[in-house]
Parts: sequence; structure tokens; C-alpha cells
Amino acid sequence: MRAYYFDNIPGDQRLPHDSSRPVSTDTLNAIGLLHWQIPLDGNEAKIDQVAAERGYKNRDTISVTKEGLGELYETKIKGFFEEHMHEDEEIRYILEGSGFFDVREHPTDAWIRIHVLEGDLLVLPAGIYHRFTLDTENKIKALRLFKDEPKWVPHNRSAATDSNSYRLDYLNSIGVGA
Ligand code: KMT
Ligand code: NI
Repeated sequence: MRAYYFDNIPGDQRLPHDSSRPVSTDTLNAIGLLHWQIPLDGNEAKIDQVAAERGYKNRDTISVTKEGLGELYETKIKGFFEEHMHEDEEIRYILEGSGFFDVREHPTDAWIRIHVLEGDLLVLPAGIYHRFTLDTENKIKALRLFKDEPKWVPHNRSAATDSNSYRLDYLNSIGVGA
């Protein structure tokens, strides 16, 4: 995983858009992100441990590729890159490939771009504004972990999400209130 401020220069979303300003783990933690690097060496014990500690009882896999998503591909790719929040954590363990999660820093509203690679386990807190894109390799396969029923409904950012109770809880959790 590598994190940096997005350069905000218009152009292909799959390019790095690296402003050359790195973002530290402390900054990521301050906005509620969690990250572990767990090598894919056939030993999934660490995944199981994090899952048990955090109550992620269920899991499935997603392949974001043309083959994996079929006729939904273009719609999904577009949807992932719309700025949105969820009412639950978004937890991804990268099994193959790579991609970019962009998350909004608070209170600056700057985009932080996180390049995830095989072996990264990333937890986006409920309520954080974010989006996702493939990189130019055009391939990512990830394990999705969740507690009970998956709550993956994306709520695109709007005045309504600004006052969504999960959004407000999120802001409180990072100590900045609404
Ligand atoms: C999501 O919900 O944005 C995704 O599942 C993105 C692909 S998983 C790396
Ligand atoms: Ni999402």
C-alpha cells in the first residue's frame, strides 16, 4: 500500500495522479482507516484473526475485470468511482492485482489516493466518503469481509449524506463532530 494526495488534474482515473505529497499512516489512522499487510503465502490465519477480532463473520470474493463482471462491467466501474459512503465498513483483502481507493481527508476534503496491492487488507470506516478505480493493469480480485448481511449500498455524496447518521457518527468517531 502507498498513500499520497491525489493531484486533482483532470485525466484518466486509472493513471496514478500522484501529487508527490505522501500521506502517512498516522494521517490515515486519524481519518479512521485501518490497514494490515498480510502476505498471500497460503497462511490465512492472520486474516481469520482480524476477522474474529472485528466480528467479520462472512466473506466472499469479487473480481473487478471484464470477465469477472461481464455485462455489468462499465456500470460497475462508473459506480465505484462516484464519490459515496456506506452505512457499514468496506473491508477488502487484495488477492490479486491492484487498484486505487480514494478517500476524503477531513476536514480538508482533499482526496487521498491509496494504491492497494496483493496482500493489503484495508478497512474503510462506515461514513467515510470514498471511491474506487482500477489502475492501468485493469485487474483486481479481492476478498470482501462483512459482519452479517452485506450493506454495500453506495450513498452518493449529497446534502442527504452530509446529515446521514452514519456519516455523523463517523465524524464523531474521528473527533471532529459535524
Ligand atoms: C467497492 O465496493 O468499491 C469495491 O468492491 C471495489 C472493488 S474491490 C477492490
Ligand atoms: Ni464503497
